[in-house]
Formats: sequence, C-alpha cells, structure tokens
Amino acid sequence: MEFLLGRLLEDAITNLRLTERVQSVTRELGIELGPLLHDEPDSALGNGGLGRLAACFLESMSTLKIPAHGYGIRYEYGLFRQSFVDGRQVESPETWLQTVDPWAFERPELKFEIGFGGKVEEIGTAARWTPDEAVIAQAHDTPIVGWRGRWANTLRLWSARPTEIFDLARFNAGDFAAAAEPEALARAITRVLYPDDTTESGKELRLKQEYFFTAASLRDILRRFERTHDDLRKLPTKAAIQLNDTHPAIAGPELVRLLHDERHFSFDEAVEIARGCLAYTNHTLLPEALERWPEDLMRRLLPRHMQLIERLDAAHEAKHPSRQVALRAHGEVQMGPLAFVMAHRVNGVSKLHTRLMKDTVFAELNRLYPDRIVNETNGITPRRWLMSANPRLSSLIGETIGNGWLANLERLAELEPHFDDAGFLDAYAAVKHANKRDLAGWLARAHGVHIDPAAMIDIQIKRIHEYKRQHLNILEAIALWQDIHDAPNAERVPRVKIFAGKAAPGYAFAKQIIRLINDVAAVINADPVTSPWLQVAFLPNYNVSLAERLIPAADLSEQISTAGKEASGTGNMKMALNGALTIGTLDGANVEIRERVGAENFFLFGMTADEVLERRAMPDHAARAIADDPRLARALETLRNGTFSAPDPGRYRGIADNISGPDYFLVASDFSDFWRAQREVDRAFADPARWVRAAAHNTAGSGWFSADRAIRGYMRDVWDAAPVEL
Ligand code: 26V
Repeated sequence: MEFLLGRLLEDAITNLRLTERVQSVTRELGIELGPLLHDEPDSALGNGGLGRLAACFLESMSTLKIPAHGYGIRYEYGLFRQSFVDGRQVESPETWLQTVDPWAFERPELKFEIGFGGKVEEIGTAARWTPDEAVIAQAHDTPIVGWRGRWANTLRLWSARPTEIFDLARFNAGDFAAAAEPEALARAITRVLYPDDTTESGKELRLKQEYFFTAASLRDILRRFERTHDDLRKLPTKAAIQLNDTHPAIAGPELVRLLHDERHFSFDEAVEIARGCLAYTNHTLLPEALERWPEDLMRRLLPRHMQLIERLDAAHEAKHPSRQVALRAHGEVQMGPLAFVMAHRVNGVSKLHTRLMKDTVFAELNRLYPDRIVNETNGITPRRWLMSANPRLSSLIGETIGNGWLANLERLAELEPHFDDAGFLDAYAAVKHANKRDLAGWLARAHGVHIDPAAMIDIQIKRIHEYKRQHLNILEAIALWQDIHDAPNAERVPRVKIFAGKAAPGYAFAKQIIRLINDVAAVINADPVTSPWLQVAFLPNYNVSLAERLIPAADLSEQISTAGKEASGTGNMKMALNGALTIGTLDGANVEIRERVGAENFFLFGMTADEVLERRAMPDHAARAIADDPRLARALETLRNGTFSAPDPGRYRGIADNISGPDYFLVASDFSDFWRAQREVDRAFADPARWVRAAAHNTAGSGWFSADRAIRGYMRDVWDAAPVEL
C-alpha cells in the first residue's frame, strides 16, 4: 500500500548506464545535470521503512529479471511536507501531482469496478453480493528499471474514479453541489496517504482504501492468468502474492470470494488455492500498530467478506479449539492472524524479529503451523544507495576491485586485502572527507548551518517515535554540553549531531521530542564555549532525497531503539554500507550488521531484548537508573528548569516526567551505557587511522545486506520463483 520511490530520473539514467552520455548532452545544452535531477519532485507515497523497502525490492526484482508487479494507490497527496515554526513541526500537503508525473503511463483501458456495502444473497454455501456503492479503479503504470536496463517491471498504482461522473438529474434541477457528490466520494478514497506508521487507525476511509487497491490488484492478477490459462487450480504455481504487512490482508477473503462465489470452487478448494498464492510479511510487533477492524464496520462495508471471515474463523476453531488464535476478538477482526492463516508463508524481517514473532505475537499459530514462519532479513539496493548516492566511493571501489559488486554486493569483501595498503585507506578517508565537505556546503547554502567538515558527523534519521529513542540521543547531547562546560579545556573531538524525521501529526509526544531537539540546538549552537565541540541540527522534511545527501557523509549511525522494538531497520544498512560506524543496541538487523562488519567495528550498548523485559518488570527501574547516574539526573533537570524553554519553563516537564516515571522505552536505564559507548566513539574518532579502517570494514562487510540477496531468499523460501532467462 506504500512505495517510497524518491526521485527516478537519476535511477533510470544510472541503471541504463547513460550517465556519461546524459552529462555530455546536458553540457552541450548548457544545463547543469545536478540541479536538473533535483527538480524532479520526490514522490513520497509511503511513511517510512516499509514503503522504502518495497521500492528497493521492485528495483531488485527488475535487476534479477523476475517478472513482478508492485500494486498500490496513486495517492493525490503523499506524506505531508514538514517544516518548523518556532521549533515545532508544521505539516502541509504534499502536492506532488500538481506538476505532471512524467513517469506514469495512464492506462484508461485498465479499470475495474470495486463495490462496497449492499446485501448478500446466499446460494448454497456461496453467495451473490450486490454492493450499493461502487467506484472505478483505474491503473497508472510506472516502469522500474533494473540494473543495466535489461528488464523493467511495473509499479501499477490505482486511482479511484466515480462510476458516473455526476448526477445529471440533480444538476438539471439546480443542485450543483449534490450533483458532484459521487465524484467527490470516489476521489476521497485515493486522496491521501495515512500519515501514521504506528497507530492503528480506525478510519473507515482507510479500510476502503485497503479493499479498493487489493480488490483491483487481485482482479488484475486473475485477468492476466485467465488470458493464457484455464485451470485456476494452477494459480499458485503461476502467481505469488506477497502481502506487505496486513494492509492488503483483505486479499485472503477477497480471493476466496472470487474463487468460491464467482468461479464456483468449493469453499475448501478456494481457501487452498488462495493460501497457495498468498504470503505475508510482518513489519512490526508494536501492539498499537497491529491492524484490527471493528466487525460492525467490516459488515457494513464488506458484508460478504465478514461472512467469509466468520466461516474461516469457525473452520479454524473447529480444527484447533484454542481461542487464543481467533481471527476475531473483542468484536474486532484481527488482521495479523487473518493474514497468517491465509498465507502459506509468513516472514519476519530480521533474525531477532522473526524469533520474537515466534515467541510472542504468533506463538500459538507457530505451534499449530511450525513450518510457516521463515526469516528474510531486509536488504537495500546498492544501485541507489551506493552507486548513485555516493559516486566517489563507487569509483574508488571500482578502481580497487572492479564493478562486479553492483550485481553481487558480497564481492565488497574483496576490498579487505587492500586495507593493508596505506594508499587505499587514505583514498577511502579522502572520499569520506569530500562527501562531508559537500554536505557542509549544502547545509550552509540551504539551511544557514555552518559546520566544520572535519567534525564527526553523527546522524539519526528515521521517523520520530519513542521506541526509536531520539530523546535518548538528545539527552546525551545535553549531558555532553554540560560536560564540556565542566572541563572546557579537556581534549575532545568535535561532533555535529544531525537529526531528521517526521512525527505522525497526531503523535503529541513525538512532536514534543522534535521541539525539544530544536530548542536544545538553538541554545547549544549559540554557546561560544561549547560550539567548537558540539553542534546540533534538525533538518526539516526528511525524505529519500535528503537521505541520499546525508548517508554518504555519515561517520556515526545512531541505531538506538529499545531492544525488541525495531523490526529490522534499513537506514542502519545504508549507513554501514557507506562507511559509517554504528552505535547501536542489539535490535533488529543491528545484530546481523554487527556479526558481519565485526564487533570491533561497531559500538554496542544497552540491554538485550530479554533484559528489557526483566528491567521493565522492576517497578522503580527509571528512578534507580537516575539515582545511579548523576549525569543523567543533571541532564533531566534542564528539562524541568526551563534551560531550553526560557519563556515557558514547563514545556518539557512532560518528557522529563515520562523518562523519570513509566519510561516504557527504558531511556533512563540505557542512558549510562549509551554515555559510555559514546565516549568510546570519541576515542576511536580521535585516532583517524583506526577509524578509517573500521569504516572500510563496514563497507566491506555490508555486502550481504543487498536487496538482491533478500529477494533471492523470497524466491527460494516463499515464492518458488526463478528469473526469466533472456
Ligand atoms: C501501520 C499503519 C497503520 C495505519 C496507518 C498507516 C500505517 C502505516 C504503516 C504501518 C506499519 C508500519 C510498519 C513499518 O513501517 N515497519 C518498519 O518496516 C521496516 C521494513 O521492514 C523495518 O525496517 C522497520 O524496522 C519497521 O519499523
């Protein structure tokens, strides 16, 4: 339901290997290519990691020549644009469609009617559903070019149109507003991307969006199959349908409906065919993000689907009388369990996350279907995240080991023998420095932020969430600021802390964290005693394009979530690949990154997922942590006494109280160890020879995190698919 593509022109040019030709043509025309590339709007039809993963996977599937379609919604408004007013996040609409979308092919002939509501007439065990409302789903296709341009797959996005443009009778009667109503209602469905990637949203419109694009996509899949085949029992051998989280989980009941009611297979056979096609990826275990829909709403909007869900639930319960895995609970349909029982494979996105899925949310279902859950650790496309984003490092790698890494990223390991050759590490350091100089220039031009490119560039970029703990990071910055004041003449390394990320508009605590970081930045950056050593910047409107600017310049990657909460992370992979060292907890894919780049090249801190559970059970865990660490107590005190909010001293009491009190995400309990690890980072950075070697180990060890490896895993373990031989 989300694809966070970013800009496509550069991607297409590099994948077609036309960079030099395009450069020479633009030079001839007197046009600068860089600014031209940046004129393209950054299409932001996704919230965060889940949508960006889908975009990387599409590119990878095109590279591997797997015939694949991405299916989603052509939202009129993508993820909101973020700006700051007095340090506070302000949202404005993302109007990417107001200029033409030059990549999209409109497909007026490709459309399906999608119904809602109405009544169901039972005919034996099957039924005839007569919706009382309908909209048209119309396709828009964007080609996604693979590496070397040998193959392109299609991203097919659906937009909603009314079945009749307007009500002529009402119009003729003079009621112009009412006459336009059907059009307005239909268009509302694809108007806006839900800007919330954690909380389950009870909005009826969201359920309509989910059914709308899922139903259209399934019809398209059946249309394609039925063009050349006549036996739908073979569908599972021809079509693998991967559900990206539960957002399209209504696909289970919908496919059963299409097969049972409309194509007259028995219910059991329909379920079997559907399950053979469907697989489900889980991207979060946060309880508030697991989708549930009130049964009343489901019955009103999708009456036939509700009946089928009841039937699936009853069949499941008869087979396994334990109510713990019910598809329905407390008057709600549980989309996670529904997706699980309708899928032949269910996967997590990192080793740790998959283990936790088996032990917690899906423990009971895993007991009943022990072979269903598999792990497919996430990956990223090296074409965008190394070749295009970091041309200097790409050239150095090419000069050192050739260009085979672009199609087989694990070949980056061949860099390691060159670490003993001083020339290579010097060149590697020079690349990083040049990237940092570029970033410094852009920060000055675009944001009036002046930094020393020799300083450590310390980056935390991701959605703002308590579990990601941006507040732990800023608390450490406050403590460091105080430490510099205590000993202004001590030896130190200069550091620039950069934050970027959006908070869900309704997530008040996350918005307070943004404001706090901006307020802290204002005070610290204006302090002449500390500013040679510490600067803080929060860059507005984080998106794919900003990530492409920041990642090649990163020295330190902050991956500091409460262990057990970050399913995988993919920014962590992008930064390690580009030679940043990680400071991180044993969470998500950090665990596997550390294994591959080497524990000595990774700054580990904090409790493990198991220790987190124990610690949280301790009633006074936060108070104890604060009593044990005077530095933490002193930093928290600045949030209470208005140091960073002079006209409004109470502004950050809420954050301080949260960290001192319930502190569900254990900011206080992990603070001391975070401080320790950060000082270890300082010592390592003070030794440039040690640092550059560790950075190079991060690049050389990150090859396994290619999306190509992840896709091969899905092909083998989930889809039973093979590439097309050309
Ligand atoms: C939930 C909802 C609920 C309703 C409103 C819209 C919305 C949008 C997204 C979500 C679920 C988001 C889950 C997610 O993005 N998980 C992230 O997935 C990444 C790719 O697997 C992974 O790297 C991150 O760790 C994980 O947080």
